[in-house]
Amino acid sequence: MSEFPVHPVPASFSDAHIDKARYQAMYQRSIAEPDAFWGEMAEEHLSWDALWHTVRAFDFSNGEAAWFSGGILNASVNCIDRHLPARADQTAFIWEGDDPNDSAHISYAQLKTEVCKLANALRSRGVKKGDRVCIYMPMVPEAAYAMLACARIGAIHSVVFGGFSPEALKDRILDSDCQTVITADEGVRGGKPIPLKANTDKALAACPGVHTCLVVKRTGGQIDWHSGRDQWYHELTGVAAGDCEPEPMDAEDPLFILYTSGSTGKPKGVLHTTGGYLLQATMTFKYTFDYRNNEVFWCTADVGWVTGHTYIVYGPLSNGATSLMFEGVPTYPDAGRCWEVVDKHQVATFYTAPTAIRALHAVGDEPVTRSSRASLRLLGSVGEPINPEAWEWYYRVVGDSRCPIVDTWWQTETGGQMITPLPGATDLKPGSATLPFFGVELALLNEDGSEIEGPGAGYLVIKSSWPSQIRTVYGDHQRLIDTYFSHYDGYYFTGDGATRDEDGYYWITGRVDDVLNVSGHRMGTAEVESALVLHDDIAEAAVVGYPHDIKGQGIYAYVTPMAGVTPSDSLRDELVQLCVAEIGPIAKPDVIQWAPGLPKTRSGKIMRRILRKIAENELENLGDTSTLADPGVVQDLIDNRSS
Ligand code: 6R9
Repeated sequence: MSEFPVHPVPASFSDAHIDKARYQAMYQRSIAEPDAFWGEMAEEHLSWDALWHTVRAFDFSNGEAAWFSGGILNASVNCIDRHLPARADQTAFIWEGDDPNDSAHISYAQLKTEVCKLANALRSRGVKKGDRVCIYMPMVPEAAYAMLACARIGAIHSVVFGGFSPEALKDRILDSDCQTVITADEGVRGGKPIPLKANTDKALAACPGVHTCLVVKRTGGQIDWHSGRDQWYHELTGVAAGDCEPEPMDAEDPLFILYTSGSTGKPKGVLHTTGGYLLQATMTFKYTFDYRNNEVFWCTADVGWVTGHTYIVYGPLSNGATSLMFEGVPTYPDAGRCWEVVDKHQVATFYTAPTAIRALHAVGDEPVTRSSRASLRLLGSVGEPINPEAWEWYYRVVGDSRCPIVDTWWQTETGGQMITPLPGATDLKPGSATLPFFGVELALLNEDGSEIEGPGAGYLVIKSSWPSQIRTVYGDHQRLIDTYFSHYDGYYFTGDGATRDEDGYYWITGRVDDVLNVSGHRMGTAEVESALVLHDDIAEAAVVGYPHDIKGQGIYAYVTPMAGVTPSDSLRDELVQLCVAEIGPIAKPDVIQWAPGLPKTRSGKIMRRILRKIAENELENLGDTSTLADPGVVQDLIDNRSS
């Protein structure tokens, strides 16, 4: 699979939680006796007010799954209260601001008070169990308090990434009928303000159901105020009590909704429930990162993505760990920022995305090597396939050839890691996510749905339920069935392709559907196309991904102007701005090619396969073009390819 050598488990991990023999034994038991295995795991890793009556029940024909039903627990108690006897003074969060001179430590005792105050403040505004609360925040501790305060009172949080536009925010608020929004006056990233409250105001103009907008004062910047609806966070929490009775939650009561892109239509509200999600978060954090007491763990994701949910907030806190939350960007004030932060806070584990690794690699070694990084013990990667060259640089330069790299494959829908090395148990192959986590039964399928035995390449599917399985698409269970459970009967369809080598290691090759992965951010080609065709001068648009050195995938848009419209640079700029306004800056097309016509079948279907080849500049190998309605279109696109 790769010419790069295998990296065996280093001696420094010989005392890891899980070694090779233990991995084998636990994995086999998790498959052979799942009820016994998971029951024991749930008792060992979580704190319950009442135990369940049924460990697991699932039916892949209708996408239903229930774990630990009847069990009663509260996620905020598991993340905070249960640690207080031993860890009241231990740091729960280290906050590192955008400005290198700004940082703060929040202890578990302080976390409890902050979360309870906010929980009481929310209750004072009428928020109760089952209500949806939208969180549109910068990377400040209040974002985590907000998630945990919702969990404390049984409200369902829906975090919307702070980089999304007002339009995208509005769609998400309306889809899950959120009546409360928590935001900040402004965010700060790379020295620049981000107008979160102004964006929220725009979104809320079309959301009459929102009765409360809580505003964290982050910068003190000028904002508009809608009296009655808008409330200062510090004023409401300032008068609230620092103790709050947690809501008893059934393991299957919802914990959160998180929107993610699919190949068709608008983003889906992925719903996760309390017990199973928290167990997967807790166990994967402990075992994948081989977490040891008092270590500092840093996941660079934003809390607006699932990686931030599971590995900044729920996984670390459920283990009583110290989690670092970073407000800024890896290149501000310069490309050495991450390693400065590692030294400043003595970070032991650093978990980031391949796009960041490639961007930092491109700048050269010096910003890394001028730091010590002696505190680092383990490195991690998530979000997209990591190319072996980037892996080797990360290993050799960042980790000084001492730190294993855990390349973790998972999805918003899986809630927690699914394919991952365990650093004390798994020999590493650069570019491979390696082996399944406990209880994860994988298969590779051929096009016709038959299972591939042994080494081979195919569609990656999952054969049985896991605790943090997506429970539904909020408000549209049929969409869950159509998207994940109807491609191949009896399997969960991941949307990814993979190969399996002779050692049973998995190598994820990327999405096989119309989902782009741009810098680790998921986006449906349909979403970008819908934004482009909103322009009055545009008749049609087709969007594909193409290989991009830093982003992994770039956005390549073929755009057909209306008859009589002459394409121009200003039209191009307007289209880019339209994508930013409809979705956010992450959706800016990298390339816009004017296309007088798009390649279509005689039945009118756009042949994306051909568009992808042209974008990738693989012109010799366009495949079968015999079904094209007008073959001349393709030659025109090739002749006018944007390079
Ligand atoms: C956690 C997260 C999920 C999609 C997934 C796959 C890609 C994630 C990966 C990876 C190769 C890895 N992906 N981790 N591909 N190797 N280690 O990223 O969730 O935003 O829902 O994206 O990301 O294509 O299907 P999400």
